[in-house]
Amino acid sequence: MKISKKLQNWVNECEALCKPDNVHWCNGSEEEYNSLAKLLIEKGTFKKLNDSKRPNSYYATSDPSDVARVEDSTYICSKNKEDAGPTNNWMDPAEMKKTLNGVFDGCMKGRTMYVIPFSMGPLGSKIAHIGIEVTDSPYVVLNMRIMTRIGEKVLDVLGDGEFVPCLHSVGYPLTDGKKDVTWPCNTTKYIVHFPEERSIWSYGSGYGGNALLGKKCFALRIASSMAREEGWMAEHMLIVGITSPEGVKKYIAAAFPSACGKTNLAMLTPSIPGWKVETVGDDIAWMKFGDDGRLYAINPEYGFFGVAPGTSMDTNGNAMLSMEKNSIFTNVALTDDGDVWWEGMTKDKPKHLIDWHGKDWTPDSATPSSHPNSRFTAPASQCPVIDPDWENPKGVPISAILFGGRRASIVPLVNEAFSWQHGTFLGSSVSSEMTAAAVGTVGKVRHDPFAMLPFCGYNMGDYFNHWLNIGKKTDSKNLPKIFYVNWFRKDENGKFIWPGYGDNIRVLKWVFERLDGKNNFEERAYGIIPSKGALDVSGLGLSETEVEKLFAISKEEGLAEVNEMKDYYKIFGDRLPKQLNEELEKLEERYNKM
Ligand code: SAT
Ligand code: MN
Repeated sequence: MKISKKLQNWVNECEALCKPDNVHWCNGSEEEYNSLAKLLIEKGTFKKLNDSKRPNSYYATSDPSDVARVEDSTYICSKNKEDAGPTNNWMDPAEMKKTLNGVFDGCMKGRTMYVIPFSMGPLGSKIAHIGIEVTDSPYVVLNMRIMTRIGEKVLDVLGDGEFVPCLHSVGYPLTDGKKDVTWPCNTTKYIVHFPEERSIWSYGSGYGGNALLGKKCFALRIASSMAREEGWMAEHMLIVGITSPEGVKKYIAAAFPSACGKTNLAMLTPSIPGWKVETVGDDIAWMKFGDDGRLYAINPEYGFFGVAPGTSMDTNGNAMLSMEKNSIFTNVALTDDGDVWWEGMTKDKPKHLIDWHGKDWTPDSATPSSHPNSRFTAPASQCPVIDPDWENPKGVPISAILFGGRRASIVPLVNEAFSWQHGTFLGSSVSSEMTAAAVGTVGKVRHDPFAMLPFCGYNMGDYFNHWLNIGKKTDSKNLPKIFYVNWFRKDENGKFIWPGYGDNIRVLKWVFERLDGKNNFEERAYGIIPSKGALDVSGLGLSETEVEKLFAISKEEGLAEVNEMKDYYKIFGDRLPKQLNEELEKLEERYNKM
């Protein structure tokens, strides 16, 4: 393996601090994968699933306290507090380093330290970047091999170039003969980002975005900060290609908060004939300008880390097929024949399961068999509708950007922004009911601008400004059009009005037509919506009144939202771009004229 001096020095520093028994450089091979899986089976962390049901796949359950991202313990340590902004936890970098040097000291005793070279994005792509994760968790190594491109080939591309150092420990040293547990972790947790030196330190958790550092930590928090400095975009967005019945193809990117259906939309099976949707990515998009002045996007990831509950052949058959083999399942339930199950997978519940706590479960049990944030880790290449260009190093040209959240009222099914600036305003106004993806209060509505609230690596006010600047970098005809969608509107009886899932193609169809400049729209105070009859609801059995309900926002509701936004914007102080206040004032005027 070709290891640069800089890389070797950093790994030596990690070793000196963490004091592992051994160091293992991951070459990324299948043999390595298999032997680490075997080790995890011996440790009791993994169970091998029935090979005739789900070949080459594994099952794990975590410590019940380590099941989701920990936003309260996530820090952006920029030199100035203002540069982390009002939406991030901040600590002085020097002080934080002192704390981290304390908790990491000897934290890998009795364990092996794995060094994982990984590429976010196709190897060698100009849009891609390389990181090195050092971890004491073989579970992390195996997940990283599915979620990113890892191993020797990455070092070949890296040479002595720049990498993002990502140090991770579960924080459970095996000192004084202490016995290991199946899911080592620590009640003390730190997920720390140093945007100025572009480095990540993560301690105490082995789960998801806390531990697979290529994902939220690098590809969003650190990358968003890099993107701002370098004039590109790192966004919490899926990417799909949509082909019309006429054979015209366009790519769109869409930002939704965690566990709001991004994976479902990314692999959607259209309910209306002639349309085709193909997946480039389901969670993160990195976009840079091409020579033609358009934005080109890559999926920096290599796999899907999707929410299991609710995923079925009906809701997302393509996700189900993606995880048929070579996959890892965490915190779902185990069937008697050695396969996995979760709530919503099949209409009939199995008569008996082992739940994610390792206990017997029957349909009469009081608690769900799977944790609401239980996940599958599956290779993107196994997705039956993976886009032919998903690994194109140039990326795919983006024609539209969608924002969305989970809102029972106020936000319409779809509306188009009047301009890039208005679209930036819409992105800043996204709010959503919280889901189980983060530790917190499920169901509580919170502002989640651009679906980046927990993922923006710098001051959110500066991030808004970065969006406005991107809009000035190219001719406006090259910019993607911006839309805001909400699949989750409920009627007065608390029932979802819109069927969602495969029927969301109907909204995408209208978006597609708008990109072609079709005259099928009308204006509301809040934005542009389909004119009567322009939204294809054929066969849905929705009455005209119900369709109108999907778009209705009364003057009172609208003005109340405006006031709420005014309040919200206050937290950004003078970092709030004045253009956004202008947009808010214009919106208020339009509502007042209603
Ligand atoms: O951050 S995770 O990768 O654990 C999942 C998510 O929040 O989308
Ligand atoms: Mn996500």
